[in-house]
Formats: sequence, C-alpha cells, structure tokens
Amino acid sequence: MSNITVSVLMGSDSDLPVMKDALDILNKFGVVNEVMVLSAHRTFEETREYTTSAIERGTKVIIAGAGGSAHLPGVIAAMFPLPVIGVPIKSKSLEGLDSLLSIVQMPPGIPVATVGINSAKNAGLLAVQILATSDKELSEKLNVFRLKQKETVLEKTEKLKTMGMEKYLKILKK
Ligand code: RP5
Repeated sequence: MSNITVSVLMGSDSDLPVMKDALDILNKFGVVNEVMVLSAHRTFEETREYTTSAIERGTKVIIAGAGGSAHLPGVIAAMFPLPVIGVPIKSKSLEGLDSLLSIVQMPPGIPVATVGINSAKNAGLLAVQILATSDKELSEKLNVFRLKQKETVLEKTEKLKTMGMEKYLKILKK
C-alpha cells in the first residue's frame, strides 16, 4: 500500500451511493483514503477543523461531493491549498445543474477541479492521476487501467461488426 492519502468528503450520507465510485477507484489503485460526511452548512465547524488539519494528517488531495446549493468543495478549497476535486451530485429539483454551477464557478485564486454530475469515478481517477505525477507505481497502474479500457472498447466494436446492429441491440437491452 502506498502512503499517499485522499480524503473523500460528502455533504450527506445520501451522496454516498454516488461517491462510492470514487472510493472504489482509490481502493482499486491501492490509494489510502478516508471517507467522511461533512457539510459546509450543517457542520461548518467540524468541516473547518477537519480541513485545516488535513495536510498534517497526510491528505494530498480532497474529493468533495455535494448536491443542491453545493458549497462544500469551494469552502474546503478556501481552507486547503492542495488539489480539491468537486463532484456535483444530481439533485431532486434541478437534476444537478444547481450543484454543478455552485461548484464550478469559483472565484479566481481558489480553484476546484470540477467533474461532471455524479462523475465520482472520474474524480477518483483524477486524484490518482494527480498523485501519479510523483509516484511511478501509480503511473504504471494507470497505464494498465487505460490499456484494459481500450481493449474492452475494441472488443465491443469487433462484436458489433460480427453480430450486426440488430442482434447487438437485443443483447444490450437484456
Ligand atoms: C447537500 O444536500 C448534500 O450534499 C446532499 O446532496 C443534499 C441533500 O442532503 P440530505 O437532505 O439528503 O441530507 O448538502
């Protein structure tokens, strides 16, 4: 196990089913991680305490997911000088557009690297890529991951060619 740490934070436990995708990626790559429910609004003191002591505890990247009036990633970025990746969670009322805009439109000077709505998997991968800039083992693992991904797509195109579109669509629907 590498000694690099990523903190995965989310505004509510209702975000966990989405944020799990980030945790799965970090675990797959053997990146030590910690997961917490911390809200910018409901637990602002605890959020501040956690974030301001994160570097001391070894956190190098924070992934923060939030929905609706999604201030958590931005508030964290204001207190944590290393990379913060924001995951906009799909909300009930506005399908996550509110979350996306709340997270992505940061003032110049305090960036949040924002992924797509519910794209926690990409947040996990981006965190791994950031860490891989100074970790050869992780960088090699990323190459293997991309190679496997490429093979999967090429297998699909081969299957589509052999089967034809109609048959392929039937299998897709199952
Ligand atoms: C946000 O409010 C959370 O990140 C969550 O996406 C949303 C709804 O929270 P719950 O009412 O489900 O706790 O702060």
